[in-house]
Amino acid sequence: MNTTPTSSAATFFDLKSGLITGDGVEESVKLLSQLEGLFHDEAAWRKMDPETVVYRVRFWRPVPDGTKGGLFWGATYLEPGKVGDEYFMTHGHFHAIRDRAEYYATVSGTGALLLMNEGGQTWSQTMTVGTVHYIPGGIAHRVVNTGNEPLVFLASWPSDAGHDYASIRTAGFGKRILERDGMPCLI
Ligand code: PAN
Ligand code: ZN
Repeated sequence: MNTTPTSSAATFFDLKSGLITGDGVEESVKLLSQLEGLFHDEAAWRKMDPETVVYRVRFWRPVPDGTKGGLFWGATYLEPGKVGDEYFMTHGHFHAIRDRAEYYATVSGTGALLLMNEGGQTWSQTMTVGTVHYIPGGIAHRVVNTGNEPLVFLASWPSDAGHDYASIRTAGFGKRILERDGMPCLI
């Protein structure tokens, strides 16, 4: 397959804010309404403004989606907040092509990276400024913002990885990060 970038221009990211800019940079926004069924306290979720922005992703796809052998990269800006006692988090996914791995690196904020294998076994890694996380193939990944400021992280993943969100919608993760006595706990 053709892995030649469609543009020779570089993209940029701001070291402090993690903001990615440049030609061809795309942005997607995830609202609370789009995260239906993911938070355990559904009553609390219903009481909140469905238009609340939970996170944005800015990403660069220098080769077409699905290209074998290429790489994408992007940054996620995850807002602080809670639904009941559960911190704001990304949807989470397996890669559609299961063996595709990924890197995450934290730019600012604090949180947790939830990881889960296909058997549902779930564990977490702490995210703070400068932490780099290798997500092996076959592992679902979700980020939880346990702090009071936006959690910003960079990611790079294979251009043919794809995203399987359906498995998470039906089965969820094996554990959640909830607030207990003012502290985040893996439960
Ligand atoms: C990331 C994620 C991003 C948003 O770029 O796509 O953090 O999370 P969800 O995709 O789970 O909504 C990544 O893991 N790409 O593969
Ligand atoms: Zn991913």
